[in-house]
Amino acid sequence: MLNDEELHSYQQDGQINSPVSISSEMLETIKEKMGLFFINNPELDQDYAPDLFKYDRSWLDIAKAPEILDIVAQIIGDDIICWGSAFFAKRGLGGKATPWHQDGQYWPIEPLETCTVWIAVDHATEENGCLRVIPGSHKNREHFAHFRDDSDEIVLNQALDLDSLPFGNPRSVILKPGMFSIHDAFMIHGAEANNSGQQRAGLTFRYMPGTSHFNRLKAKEMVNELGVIDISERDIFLMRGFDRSRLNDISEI
Ligand SMILES: O=C(O)CCC(=O)C(=O)O
Repeated sequence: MLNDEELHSYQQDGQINSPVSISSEMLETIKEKMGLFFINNPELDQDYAPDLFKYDRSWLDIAKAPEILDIVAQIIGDDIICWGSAFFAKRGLGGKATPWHQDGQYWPIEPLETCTVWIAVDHATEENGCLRVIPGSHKNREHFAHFRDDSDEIVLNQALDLDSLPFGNPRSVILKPGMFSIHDAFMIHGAEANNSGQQRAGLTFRYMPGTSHFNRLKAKEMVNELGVIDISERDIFLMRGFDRSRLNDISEI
């Protein structure tokens, strides 16, 4: 759980490193499952592999770990829907950068009250391209103008030109294996390419409150308007509480 100071810090910055880690057993499970996942699905891009639940529902056992959900509940409330999962498992050579972006640019969630949990599978350091965040950039809940970049050198394809925005220096999110970071959908972040020779894998889960709607029609529109990947048909899952919006199409666990 976050104490008052930590919660305040999340609200001010739009990002915080969790004060707790997942258990070492769970970390070992993730490592084993991740290894098998990429062996069994060799066509996937390890740098960014979204929608793990499509391949294996047992990833939900990690997404619903109480040490994660208790913190997510402090941020978005007790009705929690997990609507996304992905690996950013950057191997350490020939790596792709993650451009500066705001997650909400890609997502059809209304209202956009959603957060990401980024679990460090390996050490995440400045040398191997840890996440970098712009503290406070989420505060006005405003989307800045992204441009499309389909280059092979980056993961994702919506990017921000940081130099044109009125923000201070980025902060590095340095994590030991098993620690996790939480960030807001409006907070600007990115990561350098990892050419360190040391793998930097992050496992992400995305959560929204039961009062938000995962709008599948909007997801389709975003594919046409922005060229983002189509997430309109993915399964989403209730982790705790209720779908208060009554608009969500939720899959059974
Ligand atoms: O791990 C990365 O390189 C990027 C992660 C990211 O952009 C996210 O989790 O929203």
